[in-house]
Amino acid sequence: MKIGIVCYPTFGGSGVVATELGKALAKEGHQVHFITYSQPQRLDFFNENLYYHEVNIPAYPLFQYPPYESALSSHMVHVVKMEKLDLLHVHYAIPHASSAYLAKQILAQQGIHIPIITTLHGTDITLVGKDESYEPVVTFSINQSDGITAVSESLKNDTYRHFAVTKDIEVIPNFIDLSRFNRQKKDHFKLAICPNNEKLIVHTSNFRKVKRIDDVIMIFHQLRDITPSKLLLVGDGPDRARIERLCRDLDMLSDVRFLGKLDAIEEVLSVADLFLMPSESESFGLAALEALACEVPLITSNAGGLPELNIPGVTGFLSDIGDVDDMVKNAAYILLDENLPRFKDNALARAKEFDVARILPHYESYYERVIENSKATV
Ligand code: GMT
Repeated sequence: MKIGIVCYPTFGGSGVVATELGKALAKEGHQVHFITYSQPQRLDFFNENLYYHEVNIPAYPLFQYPPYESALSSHMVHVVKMEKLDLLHVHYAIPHASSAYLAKQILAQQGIHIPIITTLHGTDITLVGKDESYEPVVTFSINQSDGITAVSESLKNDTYRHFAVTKDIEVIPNFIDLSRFNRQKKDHFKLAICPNNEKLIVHTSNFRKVKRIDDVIMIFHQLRDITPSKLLLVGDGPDRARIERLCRDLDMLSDVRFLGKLDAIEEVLSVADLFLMPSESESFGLAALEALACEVPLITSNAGGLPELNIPGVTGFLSDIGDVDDMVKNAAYILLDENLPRFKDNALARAKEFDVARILPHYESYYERVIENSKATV
């Protein structure tokens, strides 16, 4: 198959899933063409089946907001024609689904039929997409897609709840490459951070409000009095400066480290004992799956799709959003020496259920189904 993938090329989860999917498809022999405005972060190696087409957005003094959507649609038209693609798979509805719809209409006028699959990832539905500034376009373009996938049952239900979507939505969860995400031996690193055998707590995110990083700090603030521990915060975003101030005000900086954006996140997870994800909203929680793969149990909120990943008492615990006290109690329980090894084993077993080798065939068979069905409608 020749597949065009459109995504955000940055560190966000939707871009990571799209890029890892493209890489896995290429390894299976499909030809994959990325269409993005810059090189996707994780598209950093050579494979003869992988192509990258950069969307050029010419500046013009009249444009206060350069019309990215138009440039993207035009580029999709060029790539579909040039490379004779079988399918366009767009990740994150805004604005990729509407740009794809426009490209499809332009190509149809030239006698070229291209089916479109839109994958819904999270805030394109739960936060940004349902805002009235975007909702009519999001609803229309989802309904015009030939196939729609969502990364959890919860996100599928949210889509039907917030939008007048009339089509079937296929749930295909996030996946993990266990050959990259696994527990590596990094004892020297652990010793440097936890010289007195403290437990190591990790949170990774893009430091947005929806991640409730204040809760991460307040959990750790109580936890370190019960279990000697250190906290590593990985990632960057709008809330980072405020959170650093909060740690300073609480006099916690000796136990908290901010690592910024990191590529080799698996190295940090390899020395972690517990992962915190107290999000306000989380359609799946890819970062939590990465932690599980590195044998790290989870303390999460029960938002969105997190109950579909984190099994209470097995891989960790779920608490109501904002229930810091409950999260502290559960974290302390997991970190007891008699409990931790069991939770770590369970974490890996759970991650294996989301191995890319299991999830990829789901995408491939869905692609085939959508291509077949869309031929029937031409
Ligand atoms: O919705 C977002 O916040 C953006 C999106 C991204 O691009 O970072 O993240 C979402 O997509 C991931 C991949 O499917 C999911 O694992 C995340 O749970 C989801 N984030 C939220 O729902 C907040």
